[in-house]
Amino acid sequence: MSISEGLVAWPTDLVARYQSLGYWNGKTLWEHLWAAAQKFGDKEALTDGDTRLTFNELVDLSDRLAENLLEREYGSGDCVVVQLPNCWEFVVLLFACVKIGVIPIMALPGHRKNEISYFVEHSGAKAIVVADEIRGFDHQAMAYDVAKGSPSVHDIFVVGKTDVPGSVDLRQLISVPPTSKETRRLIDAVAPDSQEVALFLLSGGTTGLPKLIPRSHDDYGYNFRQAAKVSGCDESTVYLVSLPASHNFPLACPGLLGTLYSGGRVVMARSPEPEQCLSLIAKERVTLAAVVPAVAQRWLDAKVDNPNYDLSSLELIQVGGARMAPELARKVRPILGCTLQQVFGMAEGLLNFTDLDAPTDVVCDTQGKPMSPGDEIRIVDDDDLPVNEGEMGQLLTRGPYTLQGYYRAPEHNARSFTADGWYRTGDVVRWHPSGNLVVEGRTKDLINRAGEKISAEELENLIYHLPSVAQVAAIALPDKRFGERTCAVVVMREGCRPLSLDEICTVFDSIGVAKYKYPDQLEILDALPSTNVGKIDKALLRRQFS
Ligand code: OOB
Repeated sequence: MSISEGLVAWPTDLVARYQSLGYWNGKTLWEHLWAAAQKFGDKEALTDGDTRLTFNELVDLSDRLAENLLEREYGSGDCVVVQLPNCWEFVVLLFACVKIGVIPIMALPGHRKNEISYFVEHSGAKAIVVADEIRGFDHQAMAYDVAKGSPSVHDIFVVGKTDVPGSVDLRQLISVPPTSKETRRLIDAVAPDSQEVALFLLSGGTTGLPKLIPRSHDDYGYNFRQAAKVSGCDESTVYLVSLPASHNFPLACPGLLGTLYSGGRVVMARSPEPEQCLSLIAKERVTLAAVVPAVAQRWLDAKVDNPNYDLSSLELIQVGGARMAPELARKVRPILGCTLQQVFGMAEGLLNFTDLDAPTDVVCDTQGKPMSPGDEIRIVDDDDLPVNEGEMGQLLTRGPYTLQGYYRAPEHNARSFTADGWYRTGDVVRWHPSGNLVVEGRTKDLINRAGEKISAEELENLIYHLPSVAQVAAIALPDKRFGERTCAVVVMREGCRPLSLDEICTVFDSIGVAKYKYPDQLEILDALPSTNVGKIDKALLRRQFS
């Protein structure tokens, strides 16, 4: 099946509008890198430990890899699942793929067999790209495990030790010239169109496993160009990637793509751990970093504990992914000595930022305003009717970089979009008098654990794998460290002894579930409370166990 059959096309009037207003500029992601290299050639673009690449080197390496992929018969519309830690090879691979129309699926390092198999099946991916290991977990072995059951997978590309026969060393494909001169001639002929899908991001998921979000060259290009503008990104920017690089926030809000586009430098950190990141900020003179609130809290604590960290280069910290407590927001400038920018965004599109020069109250008490004049916002009640000015309601949106539909998910799309094509974000918001949005809650049933989204339904389905479970409800509880923690409320089958958290973890281990989805807390009840209409009363459960 060709990719386009699983996509929801953009309405032609919107395409014309976005093109004429210059939001969509007809460039592919590769052309953006190329243009930056023309301008900034020998300036350093990417730093990963001792590896330092200039713009020209980044282009050359990506070009080489693209040629080698082409020679291995990868081309337009082929999907590859990419699961790498934050490293220079990730960036080279991304550009190589988008140059020849190969579509990367942006898996997170935390995903395990359960999730990766699903991405492969759903997309018919031709390859899985993994690191040999990340934090003691053998990703190469997992990739083989996934490939065993998936006939579409031809190759497993590995960054690191390729000790399994058949694995292809990605670094070698980056460093060795292709064998045929023909490839060079062919490569320009296979360049994708800017309206084609450049990559698939993953949704936080409200039902079942994460959905695939198609992002085109045109819409994603606008995403990082406009985000770069509202965050003041330019050639003097030094951007620290500390969240997983495949997540929309560090990838393109403005993230690594917006920084490279602007001629700035990208510094890769393997994890958001404060010791590593605060040292890197000092060493590389980082000016801009993006984190989730739970990480911001840990960086603040670390700086208070160790005032010797030199953070004088840091100009701006972007915080998003989950609601930031206003009290935490108010500590940012006094402790880190930099500006705070709240970012309320989603992999599906819409991005909101507080202005760089907004008054303290606005920066600390709101989640920002839509970054583009092309973003359309409706705040509605349960009947999709607009609420009164300043009242809270469900956020619907449409715009030049917000999806038209998830990939191959017609039923889900019917629920997630209005009949006239507006995306139901599942967030409950209100307008602040300053013209910014305040996130008040959500209607979607998920747990936002330190910015990592867990679908309650998916978690419940996983827990039903345990035969002694009669009924389960997964709920979010307030948590000091994570913002929200995951609680499973379980009713045991008659005659079965109460379950333990360890037993759930053992079963999750055997299925291969991402660790961040493991419940933090388990409660056993004789029966689950229900609402008047007979649904499980999760609000009551939340009150009971908070
Ligand atoms: C970002 O993207 P996702 O796709 O992981 O999650 C999106 C959801 C939003 O719908 C909202 O429920 C929540 O995460 N969220 C926030 C928030 N930012 C995201 N809730 C409250 N306050 C915020 N500042 O999380 C994401 C993507 C791009 C940039 C930033 C975050």
